[in-house]
Amino acid sequence: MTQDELKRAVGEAAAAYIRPKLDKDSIVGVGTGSTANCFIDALAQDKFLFAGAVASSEATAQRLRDHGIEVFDLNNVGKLDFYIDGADEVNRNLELIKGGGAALTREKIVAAVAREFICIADETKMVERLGKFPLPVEVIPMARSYVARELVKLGGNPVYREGVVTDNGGQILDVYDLFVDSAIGMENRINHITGVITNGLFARRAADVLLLGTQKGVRTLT
Ligand code: ABF
Repeated sequence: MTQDELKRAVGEAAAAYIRPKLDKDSIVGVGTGSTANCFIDALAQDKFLFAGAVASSEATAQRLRDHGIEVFDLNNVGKLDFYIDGADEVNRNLELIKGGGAALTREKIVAAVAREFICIADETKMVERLGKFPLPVEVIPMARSYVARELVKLGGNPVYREGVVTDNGGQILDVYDLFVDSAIGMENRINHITGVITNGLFARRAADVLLLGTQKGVRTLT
């Protein structure tokens, strides 16, 4: 199977995973990226089984609406049953690096609210230790250089992702060569740098379930 076929397989597996748990009041949190898009397309078949969705980006909101799925503002939603999203890297503890698509802040907010966070990924995303994928850090624009200097002190090599402005008006630094021995420790350390909006380590709120697309089929890891 190609990587695209693996993505489609996990998107369909995620729709099948939540289908029996959906009811007419369910709200589904939906992530961003090509794997999440496969999930959205599969979810559309079940659109009459649940109330609607919360989106982690403008792009995802548009795709959901195009399928006729109602998109709610997170502030108007009391509880979120599920959050389904892709990742750039995942380890065996279901800790993640996310944010390659620059939607990390909204993704982290939706993940925080959701009762169950289901990560969908093809097997190329599974790693022993996080950090080969450059860690995205969203910053307040005026703090960018200061935050970059602080990230160098942590051993990283930050590179400004030029031309990218996030849905929140932030800018992105991609941090290469970070040694992430403790994902929670590094997530906390970076969050404490003034001017950081969010970093792409999802360890304090890791995924609850990983649906991993492999050549032997979709594996469920918890
Ligand atoms: C989002 O999409 C991001 O957090 C992550 O950066 C990316 C994964 O993209 P894809 O599914 O296209 O590989 O979930």
